[in-house]
Amino acid sequence: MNYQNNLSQLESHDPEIFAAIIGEEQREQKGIELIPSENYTWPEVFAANGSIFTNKYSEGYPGRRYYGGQEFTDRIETLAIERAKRLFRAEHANVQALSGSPMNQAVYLAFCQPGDTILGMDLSHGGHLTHGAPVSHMGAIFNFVRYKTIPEENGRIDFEELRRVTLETKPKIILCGYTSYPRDLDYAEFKKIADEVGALTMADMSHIGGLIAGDAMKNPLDFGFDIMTTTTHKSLRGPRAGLILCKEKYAKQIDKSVFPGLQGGPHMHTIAAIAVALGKALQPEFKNYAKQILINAKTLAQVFLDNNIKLITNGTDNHMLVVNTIQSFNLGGTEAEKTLDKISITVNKQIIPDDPNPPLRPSGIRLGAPAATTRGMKEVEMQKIAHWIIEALKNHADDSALAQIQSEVEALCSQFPVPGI
Ligand code: DSN
Repeated sequence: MNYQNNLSQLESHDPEIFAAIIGEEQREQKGIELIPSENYTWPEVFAANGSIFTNKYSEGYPGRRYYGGQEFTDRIETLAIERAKRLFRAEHANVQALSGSPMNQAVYLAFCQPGDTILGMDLSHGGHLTHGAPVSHMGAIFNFVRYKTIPEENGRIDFEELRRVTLETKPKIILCGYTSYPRDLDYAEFKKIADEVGALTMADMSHIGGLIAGDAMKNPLDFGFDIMTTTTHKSLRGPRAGLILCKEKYAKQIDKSVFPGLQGGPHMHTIAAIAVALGKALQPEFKNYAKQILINAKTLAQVFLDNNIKLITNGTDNHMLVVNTIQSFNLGGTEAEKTLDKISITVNKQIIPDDPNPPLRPSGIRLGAPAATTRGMKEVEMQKIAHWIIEALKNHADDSALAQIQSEVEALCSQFPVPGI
């Protein structure tokens, strides 16, 4: 096994793909990644993810497979399951979901019939596409009903309305979790309301799986939630995949729903890489990392607030921030994203609660601290970054000002190598 050798072979065999890989390496190294769902994984995860397990079919679960030759696949999947259970204090773990969407789909399909009601967070208030967006197939199959936040009260979930809708629609599942919401959640309140109608509680913790693993944020399973899902490639720093954690009494339903219900052969190379990432997250230093992500996000937020920038929910409890760029800079989210690209800072345009503008031309941007924290950046760097962002967005039409900021950004990045490059 010689990965350096493999890369050299790739260079001579397929120079176009090789050049794109090198280009992406350089892009990741020279700029600051602030998309809150992105991160830099560990070199050991790359090694497992690019390993010989790519070759293997393993339909089924450890000890119960449909193909021979499973001695080592069983070993890695069992390790991944055991580590996931330990890390998240879960009774059962399924590690086969190929990514975040099939992970959530497998849960809905395990418990709901077409037309059944699922309660999820309104998309513009922070919910995810898989939480029932009309454009998703899940949105067509199930009856998704939405609850909202109260922007005037720092984005608090409107539990009075959620309870009213729950009693009215009797959902099969009450789903909490988000893709663009900078606050923590009151899991006990969700559970209490769900119990009134016998609904299952599901938490999609894809964004904050790593923060929960590092004990920097609350774990919904500690509040009696039935099911928790998380992607493994965001704050958890693993390969691109999904975990489903649940109470033992739902284990069979979940496993059957993932395979054979929704997927075929699991990606064993990814499962090997998940096991490595979970092993890393179990180390004591991961707790410091998770804590630093929150400190870094709060530091960014504080500089923005000190400069009268409008943040959705007026701050952050987690790793991310959503900025209303129209209100703060008279600049749409798309233009803000493009401006920041020019200074080698990557963010994403983002709809804000009840955004009057469409998703491709929304009113804000979303940013987060995990990737920069992985590189070792701390409060001092976060303050610089926040000031650069403000300066760039204020001077978005001034190319020479942007070029000057870009050179400062890239100089900073050269001091913080990207792991694995
Ligand atoms: N694309 C992810 C995010 O950025 O939040 C979720 O799927």
